[in-house]
Order: sequence, then structure tokens, then C-alpha cells
Amino acid sequence: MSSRLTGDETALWKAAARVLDANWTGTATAASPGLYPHQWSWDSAFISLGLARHRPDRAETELLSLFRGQWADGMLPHIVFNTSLARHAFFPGPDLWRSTEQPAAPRGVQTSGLTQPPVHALVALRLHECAPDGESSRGFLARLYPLLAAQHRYLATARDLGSSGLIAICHPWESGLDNSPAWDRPLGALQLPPTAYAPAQRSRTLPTGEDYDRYVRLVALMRDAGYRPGYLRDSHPFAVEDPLVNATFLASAHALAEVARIVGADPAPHLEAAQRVHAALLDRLWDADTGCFRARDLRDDRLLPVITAGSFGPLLDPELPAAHVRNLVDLLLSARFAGAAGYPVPTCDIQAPAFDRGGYWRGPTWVSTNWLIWYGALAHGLPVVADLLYGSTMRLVRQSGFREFFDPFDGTGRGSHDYSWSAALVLDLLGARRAPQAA
Ligand code: 2M8
Repeated sequence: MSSRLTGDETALWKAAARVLDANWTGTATAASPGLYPHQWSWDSAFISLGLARHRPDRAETELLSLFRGQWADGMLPHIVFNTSLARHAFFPGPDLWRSTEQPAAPRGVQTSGLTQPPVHALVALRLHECAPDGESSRGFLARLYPLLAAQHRYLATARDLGSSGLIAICHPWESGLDNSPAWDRPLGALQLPPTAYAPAQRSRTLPTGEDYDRYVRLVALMRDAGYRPGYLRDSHPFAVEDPLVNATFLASAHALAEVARIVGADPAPHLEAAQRVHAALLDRLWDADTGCFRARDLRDDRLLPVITAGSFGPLLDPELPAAHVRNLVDLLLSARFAGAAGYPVPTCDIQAPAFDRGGYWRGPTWVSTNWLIWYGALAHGLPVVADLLYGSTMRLVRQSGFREFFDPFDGTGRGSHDYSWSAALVLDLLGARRAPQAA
């Protein structure tokens, strides 16, 4: 493979860099200029990977600025609000979360009260590996390490709601795959009071009406209980062990062990945490009948029926047994996913009744899930799968620009334009091709 970018790749690189420059606010990057004007947690992590390739000075600032929102118990919130914007610039804004009323929330920063997939330690280590100046990057890791360790401690203690070794999400937004059909069953079981919370007018591509009321209802329940782990464990109606969230937690635990070694701390607790998740993923979320991972609803202790792009998340586990890897690759290449999509990977099983090629997280291809599966495929020495994902992602952005998501059959762009993580992860993919040792 050539280590130089082609002319076309150079043009893509410049276009992606322009998106990140335009969305930079001075200390962080807006997830998308119009639709998501604040700083989102896993977006920010992905964005810092792109910044590392284009503006390394900003990559560390981006992550550190996100961790300003971390709560005293280690919880890293999924949104850090940009307080220079109008309070109603985004719904749900600070008024729904009321973080400032929570004793554990940071002072002077307004945040949500939920988490998102913990990709941050994985990303921090990758930033270090790409860093032009190893010494200064070690200093950055030393600063970030206690924050990452606290984030992982919170998840392992406050969020192991089933005492199973896996962490549970308490809201579909915590999965990052917000409106995925995987959540239809537990969301449908939620009792709604006779009030509509959500504003009537939202972007047409986002969930509306009763779906949105369910999301807001779950937030209100968590908030009114002070986001307390005891409430989440014993009473909250939505508690799900998700394969992608747990796989990112596991991969980040491995990365955290490496970060610990680099900064002179003890890697052992992080390796033990990774082992626990590895064993519990296989024990609780592997479905031998379909040969893939599925999410488990803790409220009825059953696996959820829909297979999604998140089912491939455990490819991020470097110790995933070869037979499981083979099963996942067969499914990925089958007509249920890449085999029948011109622009893989669709976020939902094409053959599932709920599949919707244009629906928000209900079928379209997203750059973030492609990147995660690409990363996992490389770690398992699957260059054909990795090349398929690389090629599909490049064709999508070449054809439709840095859109939020894409039709998996014809590549039509959907959702917001100039979406930061689409640009950032393309920069990372191009950067990895240019310097394969950093892949
Ligand atoms: C979407 O999430 C927000 C809620 O947090 C929304 O639906 O309004 C998801 O795509 C999520 O994964 C992403 O982090 C966020 C910002 O890009 O938008």
C-alpha cells in the first residue's frame, strides 16, 4: 500500500480539515454547526482523532475541554453545553438536565446527566501514538489518566446494574445509536404520563412525537432521582447491557492499562476490568443461535431481538475467540449487512422488519460505526474487511460530503451537513493509510 495520498485523497483531506476548522469554537468542536451546536462526548473523542491528524495542538484541548464536564463521581456526561449559546439553541438543553442542582456536577459548567460509549481511553492512546512530540504527549496522558481512570471506575461500579461484569445503559442516548430498533421493545414498555414533553418542531430527520416523549420521560425520571446509581439499579425502567458500549469499555480498559504503563501507574486493575468484560460479553450477550452479540434487557433478563451494527462492536475485543470472529465476519458480509448494501455498514439488519434505510440509526450507514468496525477488523488481522469499510466510507463522503449519515443502498447523504465526526474519522482513516504504523 502506498504511503502517499492520491490527488483525490488530498482533496478529501483538505475538505475534511475545512469542516473541523469551521466547527471549532475556540476550545472544542461543535458536533455539527446547525443541529448539534454543543460538545458531545463520543463525538469529541472521534473529533480529537481527526484533529490529531490536522491540528495536533487542538486534539488535546478538545479532550481536556470535554473532561471539564466530568462529575465528581467520575461520570463523563454526554453533552457539555456551550454556555455562550442561547439556552434554547438545542433541545433538550440545560433546563431539562438541571446539572447545576446536582452536588456531584462541576461548578461553572452545564452538562447532561447521561453518558455515551466510553471510547475516550482508546482515543487518548491513539493520540499519543500519532503525536509529533512524545514527551509532551506523555505529559498530556499523565494529566488525563486520573480522569479516565475515574470515568472507568464510575462505569464499573455505578453502572454494573446487573452485577454481571457488564455496564448498563439507562437511556437509548447512552448507546450513541439513539433511535436504533434494538431499543423499541424496552421503550415500548415504558408507561407515559399524559403529557407531551417534546417541542412539536424538530428537524425532520430526528425522532419526533411519542418516541421523543419517551426519551424525555426517561431523562426526567433519572433527573428527579438525582441520577443516583441505587435508583438506576433498582427502579429505572430502562436498563440494557449493550454489546457496542461494553466493547468500547473493554477496548478502552486495555488502552487505559497501556496509558497507565506510560505514565508509571499500575496497569493491573485495568487489565482485570477488561478480563471481566470479556468473560461477561461471551457469557451474557453472545447468541449462539444467530452467531452474534445482542443487547440484554436487564428488566426482563432477555436478549433483545434486533441485530444492529452494534452487534459487531466486540470485534474491538483483542481476545475475542477466533470462532466468534468468524461468525461475526460471516454475518457482516452476508445479505443482512454488507452483502446487500452498496455502501456498508447499515446500522440495522436489512432483513429485520424495523429496518428503515432513511430512519435515524434504523438502517443508514454512519462513519462512526464504520470506523469502529474497521478498527476492530485491523486488530484481528482482517485486512479484507478493513479495506471494505475504508473503501465504503471514502465512497460515501466523496459522493455525498461529510453528512451525518447515509443511505446504505445508494449512498445518498442525510441529516446534517459538515458533520464533525464524519470529517474527523475520514482524516484518521486517511492518516492511517499515509502512515500505516499508526493504524
Ligand atoms: C445524536 O444524539 C442526540 C442526543 O444526544 C440527539 O439525538 O439529539 C446521536 O447520533 C449521538 O450518537 C451523537 O453523539 C449526537 C451528536 O452528534 O447526536
